[in-house]
Amino acid sequence: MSDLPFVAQARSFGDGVAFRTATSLHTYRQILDHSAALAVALLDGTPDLCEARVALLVTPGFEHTATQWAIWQAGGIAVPICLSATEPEWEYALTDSEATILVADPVHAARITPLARRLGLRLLDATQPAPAIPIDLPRIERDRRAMILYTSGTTNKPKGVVTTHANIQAQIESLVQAWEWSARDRIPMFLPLHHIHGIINIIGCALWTGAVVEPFARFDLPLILDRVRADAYTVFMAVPTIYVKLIEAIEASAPGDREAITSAFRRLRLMVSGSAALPASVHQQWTALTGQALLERYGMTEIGMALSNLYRGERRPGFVGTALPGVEVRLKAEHGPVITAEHEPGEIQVRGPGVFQGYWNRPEATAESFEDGWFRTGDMAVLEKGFFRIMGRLSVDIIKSGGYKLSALEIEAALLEHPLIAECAVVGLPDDTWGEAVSAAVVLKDGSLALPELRAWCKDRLSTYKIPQRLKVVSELPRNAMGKLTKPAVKTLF
Ligand code: MLC
Ligand code: AMP
Repeated sequence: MSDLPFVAQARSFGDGVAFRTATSLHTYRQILDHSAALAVALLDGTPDLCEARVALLVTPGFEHTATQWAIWQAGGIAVPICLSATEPEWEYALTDSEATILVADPVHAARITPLARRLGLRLLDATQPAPAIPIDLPRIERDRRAMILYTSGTTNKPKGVVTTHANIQAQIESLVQAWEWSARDRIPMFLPLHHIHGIINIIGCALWTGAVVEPFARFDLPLILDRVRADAYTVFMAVPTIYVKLIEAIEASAPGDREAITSAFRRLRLMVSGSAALPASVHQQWTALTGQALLERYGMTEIGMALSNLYRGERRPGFVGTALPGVEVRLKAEHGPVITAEHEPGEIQVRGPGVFQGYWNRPEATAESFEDGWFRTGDMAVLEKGFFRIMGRLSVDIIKSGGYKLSALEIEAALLEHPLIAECAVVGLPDDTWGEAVSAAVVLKDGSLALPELRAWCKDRLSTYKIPQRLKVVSELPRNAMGKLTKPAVKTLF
C-alpha cells in the first residue's frame, strides 16, 4: 500500500461511497483496490516508474480516478488528455510529454490505438487490471512530479504544466479549508478531466474529504437538472457558460418546473463559478432566480486557485475576492513597482506551495513566467474596497471560450494550412454565452470561403471549441505604422 496522503485519506473513508451514477456505486475502498491492481500492471515487474509519463484517456468517473491514483502510486507522471481531441492534438500531447504508456478505457481505446501503436506506446486497459499481486509500491516523495496538464498560452502549441504531489495537495487543502468541504458533500462532475477545474476543484477536493461525486460524460443539462431537483447535491461548480445555459433553460421551463428547479438550487450549500469572468449581470440574474449568490473565484492551471469570494461573507458581483489560504497574491505594474494602493491596475502575480514547477521541457518559457519567485499570470486586475476585480489579459492572443483557454496563434497556424487562406488573424470577441467567441479574419488567395465550409475543414485539425464561430473575409488585415498586425483593429473589423 502506498504512503501517499490521498491514499491514507481514502483508506479512512473505506466503504463510504466515492462515485455514484444512475447504475453504479463505487466506494473509496474499491478505488484503492482497483488502483493498486493497475499500479502493479503499470510497474510490470519494475520497482518504480521513476516519473515515466503515462497518458490517461478514460471517461470521467471511478475508473478515471483509479487510473490516476495507480499512476501516482507506481511513481509515474499522469498526463490526462482531452477525450474529444483530434488525432493531431493527441499526437502532440503524447510526443511532447514523451509518454511511454497509455491507459485508456475500451470506449476511447478504439480511436487512439492506431496512433498509440505508431508511437510505440504500451497500452493498458483502465477497466480490466489483472488481480493485484501484493507487492511493495515505491515510496513517493512529496516533491516528485505528479501531473502534466496541457494549457494554451501565447505560444502556437499548448505547453505542459508540471505539478508535484505537494503542489496538488496544497491546491486541494486550500479549497477544502476555504469552502468548508466535508464528507457530507455531494457534487456533480460534468467538466472535462484534462483541466484543473474538474481534476482539483471537484474530484480532488471531494475525494480528499470523503464526499460523493456523481460523474457525467458531458454537461447533460436535462439530466443534471433532474438530479438537482432530486436534491442529489450540496455543492455545484461550473464555468460561466453553464450558468448562462441554466438560466436559459430555467426561463424556458413551465412555471411549475421553474419553481421546483429554482427552489432546489436554493437548497444547495455552495455554488461556485470560475475559469472565466462571470458577468455581474449573470451573477445578479442567478441570485434573482434562485436566491443563491454565486461564489466566484479565480485560478489558473499553473497555480491552482488564487482568489476567491468569501464562503462566509461577501460575494461581490464582478469581483473575484481575496487571496485563498496559503496563497500570496500581488499586483505588479509592468517594469514598475509592486502596487499597494487601491484602484491602480497591475498584473496578478502569485506565490505559494500550489504554484507549479515549470513547463515541461521549456526552461526558457518557465524562466520568463516568473519574476523574483512570483508567477506572472498575464491577467490584469485592480483592488477595490479590499476585493480584486479582473480587468482582462495582457495578451490578445489568449482567448477564453466556454471556460477553455485557447491560443489564437494555434488556431491561426491551423487556418493557414487551408489552401485558400493567404493570411489570417484570430481574436476572441465578446459573446453572451461563451464569454468570448473564436473569430477569424482572413485574406483569401483566391475564390470564396463561407463559415460552414471552413468549420467543416477545421474538424479534423482542431477540437470543437477551437473552431471559429465567426468569419470575416477581408482584402487586407489592419497593421500599424511598423507593418505589424494589430489585433484590436482586427476586432473592429467584425
Ligand atoms: C462548443 N460549441 C461552441 C463552443 N464549444 N461554440 C462556440 N464556442 C465554444 N467555445 C458548440 C459546438 O460546436 C456544438 O455546436 C455546440 O456548441 C455544443 O457543443 P458541446 O461541446 O456539446 O457543448 P456543451 O456540452 O454545451 O459544452 C459547453 C461546456 C464546455 C461549457 C459544458 O465547453 C465545457 O465543459 N467547458 C468547461 C471547460 C473547463 O473545464 N475549463 C476549465 C479550464 S481550467 P453544434 O453546432 O455542433 O451543435 C481553468 C482554471 C480555472 O480555467 O480557473 O478553473
Ligand atoms: P487555464 O490556463 O485554462 O487554467 O485558464 C486560466 C485563466 O482563466 C486565467 O489566467 C484567467 O484568464 C481565466 N480565469 C479563471 N477564472 C477567472 C475568473 N473568475 N474571472 C476571469 N478570468 C478567469
